[in-house]
Amino acid sequence: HPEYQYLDLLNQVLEHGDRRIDRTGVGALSIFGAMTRFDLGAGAPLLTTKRVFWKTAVKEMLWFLTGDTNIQALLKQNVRIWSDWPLARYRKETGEDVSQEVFERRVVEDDAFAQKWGDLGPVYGKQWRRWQGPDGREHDQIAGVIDALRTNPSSRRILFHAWNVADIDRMALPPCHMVYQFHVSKGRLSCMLLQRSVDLLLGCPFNWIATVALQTMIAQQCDLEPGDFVWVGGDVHLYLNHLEQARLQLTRAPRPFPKLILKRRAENIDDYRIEDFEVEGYDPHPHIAAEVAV
Ligand code: DHF
Ligand code: TMP
Repeated sequence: HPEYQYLDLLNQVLEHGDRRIDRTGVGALSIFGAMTRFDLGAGAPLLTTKRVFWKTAVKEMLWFLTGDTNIQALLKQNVRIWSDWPLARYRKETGEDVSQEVFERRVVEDDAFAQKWGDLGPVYGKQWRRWQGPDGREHDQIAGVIDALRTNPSSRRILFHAWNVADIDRMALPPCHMVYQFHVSKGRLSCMLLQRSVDLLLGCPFNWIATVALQTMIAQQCDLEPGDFVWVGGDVHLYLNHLEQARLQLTRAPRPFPKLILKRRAENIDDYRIEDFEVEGYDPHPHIAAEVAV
């Protein structure tokens, strides 16, 4: 079963991970360099050994595609996975010990407050859709990829990148999922994601299904079938407060991977909505709760 690629990684980090204090202070076990490969014809890599909230991950991907970098749009869709970082900045800069709920409500209801406190800086959406060149011109990397896939599919240069060196210090977090490269063979669109830093328990399952959603949308726009999803991880780690969860997950047997389906053909890449996605045949083991390191 292809999910053993994930379970093997959990096991490797638990067995061989180097224990260190990390940026967050939580501490982690870490290995370096990993690769997985999934044939999307055989199903989507949506983990079955715990329930993964795939709609949240796909909503985040659609938000990246809009070019937005403010969490207000996420919160309006009840996606709370990015709230911790603006909240930490707010608490630090104002000294106010506001709760996450109160902070989030304010971001949703007060546009001026959202503008000041809800923005993550020039993160993914900005770099993907409006990367600013030295002459001030903005580059839409997503449009560039789709155009290249349609006009020059044998190119070895079909990729987009989020690591804009000059902008890094204004980002809430430097990009984790960084390079998305595409490849066409026999009418199939493959995608490789390079992820420099991997929270194996919480981040990785989201990153996989979000990327496959993107790959499926781009394939549809280019009249291709989804091919392989190849994933390369740099620093692959388990936080020390995730070890019990990882061990629990390792006791569970994988079930068949579900299918990720688009219910309609969208006009263009900006026209997809969460309602367009369906997951068929998803029968996971129960969710496993864990705290995210900020
Ligand atoms: N920091 C760290 N330390 N790890 C991350 O995975 C991470 N991911 C970020 C931003 N910063 C990060 C963005 N993506 C969750 C999942 C993905 C994500 C952030 C958070 C998360 O907490 N998932 C939980 C709850 C999901 C939910 O409530 O919808 C999970 O159990 O999957
Ligand atoms: P770092 O910038 O110090 O590497 O911390 C970022 C943490 O967030 C790290 O644990 C990796 C994790 N992460 C993911 O795994 N996936 C993601 O999509 C994001 C944004 C972060």
